[in-house]
Amino acid sequence: MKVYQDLVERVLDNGVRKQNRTGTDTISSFSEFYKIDLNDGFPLLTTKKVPFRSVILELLWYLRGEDHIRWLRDEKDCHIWDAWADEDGHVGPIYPVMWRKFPYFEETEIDLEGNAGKVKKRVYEKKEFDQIRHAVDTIKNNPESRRIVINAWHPGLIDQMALPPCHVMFIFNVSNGRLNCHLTQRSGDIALGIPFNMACYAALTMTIAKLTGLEPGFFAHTIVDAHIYVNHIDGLKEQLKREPRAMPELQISGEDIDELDLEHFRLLNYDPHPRIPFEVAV
Ligand code: THF
Repeated sequence: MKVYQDLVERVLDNGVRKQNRTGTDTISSFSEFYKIDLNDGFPLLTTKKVPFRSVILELLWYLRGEDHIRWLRDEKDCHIWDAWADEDGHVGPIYPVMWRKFPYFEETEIDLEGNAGKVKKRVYEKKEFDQIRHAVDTIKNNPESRRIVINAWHPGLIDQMALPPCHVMFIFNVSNGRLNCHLTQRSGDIALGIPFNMACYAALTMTIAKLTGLEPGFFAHTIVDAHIYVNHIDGLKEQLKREPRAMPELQISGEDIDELDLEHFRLLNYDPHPRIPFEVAV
């Protein structure tokens, strides 16, 4: 995919070397953007093999709303989140919880019988907000809305998260019967994470388009700190030498966002160059 090759080149050419908490330096470029038309094919890189099964499993795991990785790690044998989990598999209230069970408090007043007669008392009930369900309903019922925002950032809970969310928020937008999605990412690992994130959000957008009777539109992506770990440079230079091939096709079935499984996602005509191993910085 040319947009990815161009992104890698821009970061390598314009990025500056930075130290960071992981101990492996990065070449980092501030505020990168690309946009792809999902009608051109499913954006799974062809210049290296990206493990499609893991990409879809990660998306399905996000949609489960759990604060642990046991389904992903133990049941599905997918280990991309292991490094951030404790032995029990806990990762805290990261994407799955924020997407499906964003915590908030509802304030109500109740009447109490006190010594001096009736008094009013404020009570706070803990609630959970399902941002995905709300987005799907809004896309169906009020597609011109400019408020179809899903937010994973919760300042009060960052301390309980295994890592603060990188893909902080995304916004759906319906134009001309097409469902667009814009993702804002605070920090993006160009070699390892971005190919996953791009395919994950593209699959999510295509799935929600299908469930709401729309055609898929654009996926647009802003990456605020777009970086390449220095131990990934050689692998990415190898990837730049490779000729991108035709994009694969993704077929999606399934009726409800809560009943999706791997078999609802069929990848066709994926013919990538060989895998390039990159080490993940934790
Ligand atoms: N931290 C860092 N440094 N980079 C990231 O990309 C990243 N993520 C998630 C959280 N923190 C991050 C974790 N996502 C792989 C892919 C995605 C990950 C973590 C690891 C990975 O190892 N991929 C390999 C093999 C996958 C497999 O065999 O299934 C690959 O070749 O793609 C970004 O959201």
